[in-house]
Amino acid sequence: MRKSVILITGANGEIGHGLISSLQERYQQNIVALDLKVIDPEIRPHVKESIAGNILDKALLDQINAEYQISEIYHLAALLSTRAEFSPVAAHDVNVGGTLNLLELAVQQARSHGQPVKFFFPSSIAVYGIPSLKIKQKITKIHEDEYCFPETMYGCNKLYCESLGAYYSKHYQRLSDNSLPGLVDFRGMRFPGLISAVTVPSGGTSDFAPEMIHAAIQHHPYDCFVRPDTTIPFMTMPDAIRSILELMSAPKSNLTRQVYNITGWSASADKFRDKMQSVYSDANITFTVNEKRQSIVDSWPADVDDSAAQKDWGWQPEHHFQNAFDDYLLPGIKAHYGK
Ligand code: AKB
Repeated sequence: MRKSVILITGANGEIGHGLISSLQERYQQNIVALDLKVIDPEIRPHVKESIAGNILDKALLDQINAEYQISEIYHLAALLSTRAEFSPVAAHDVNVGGTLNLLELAVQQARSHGQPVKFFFPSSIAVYGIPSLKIKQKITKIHEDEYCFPETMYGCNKLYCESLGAYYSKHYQRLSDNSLPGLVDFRGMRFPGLISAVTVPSGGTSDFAPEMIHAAIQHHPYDCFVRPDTTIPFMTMPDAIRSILELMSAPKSNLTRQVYNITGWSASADKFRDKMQSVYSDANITFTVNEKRQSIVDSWPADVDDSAAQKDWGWQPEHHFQNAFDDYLLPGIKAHYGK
C-alpha cells in the first residue's frame, strides 16, 4: 500500500518554513518536502521525507506519484517578481510549467485514490497592474476582479496559474456532469508582502520592508530601493500561515471564489523607516530608488479588499501595523539574532 502524505514544494522557502511546522503540529500529517536544494536541517524533523529535486523533473514526479498517496498539495515553489524579471523564460518554466506538473500529479493521484486532491496555491498582489500612480491613489481597496493586468512575468505567471487551477477544479476532462466534484480542489490566496521574524526573503520586490526591519535590528545601514511614499499591503508570516490552514480547512461549500485577496495592513516605506527609527534612534535608513523595482511596486495596489475571505471562511488578521511590531517582529527578530 502507498503511504498517505501531503506534499509541499518549495519547502525551504519562507512560507515552507512556517507552514511545515504548523501542519505537523496541527495535523500530525505525514509530510513529504520537496525543494531544489537539500531540505534545511530545521525542517527535517517535521517531515516524513525530504527530497532535493526539481518540479520540472517529470521522472521525479512520477516516482513520487508511484510511492505516495497524496491528499493535499501545497505548491509553494516559485521565482519571485524581481528575480523573474532577470530571467523571464526560466521564471515562466518554473512558475507555470512547475504548476502544471503539480496539477497533473494531483489529477493522477485523485484518479488512483478516488478523492479530490486539495491544492493550495500562493498567488500574489503581483497579479494586479495599476496603470498609473494617480489611479493607484484613487483606488481604496482593490477587488479581486479589478485591474488584473500584471506588469511582471511573475504576475503574469501567477494570474495564469490561478486560471489553470480553476480549470482543473471545474472543467478538466468533464464531458457532461458538472455537479460531480472535480479531481482537484484548488484554493488560492493573493498574498501581500510577507514579513517573517526568522527569515528574510530574496528575489521579491516587497522585500524592502523585511530587509529594512532586519537590517535595523542588527544595527546595519539599509538603503531602501523604493521611494519613501511607496505603499503596498503586508502581513506577518504567522498570519499568512494561519490563513493557509484556515482556507484549506474551510468547507468547500462556503467558498465562493477560487482565489482570495488577503491582507494584514498597508504602510508606506517611510512609515516602516519611522517605526524603526522610533525604536533605534541610530537606525541608518536611506532611499535610493531602483527604477525597475519602483515601477513594479507602483503597479501593485496600496490596499486590497479581503471582504470575500472574511465572509466565506472568517479571515481576520491578528497582526496590524502596531502589534505586528510590538508582539511579533521586534521580539522575534531580536531573539533570532540573539540581540
Ligand atoms: C514579491 O515581492 O515578488 C512577492 C510577492 C508580493 O508576491 N513577495
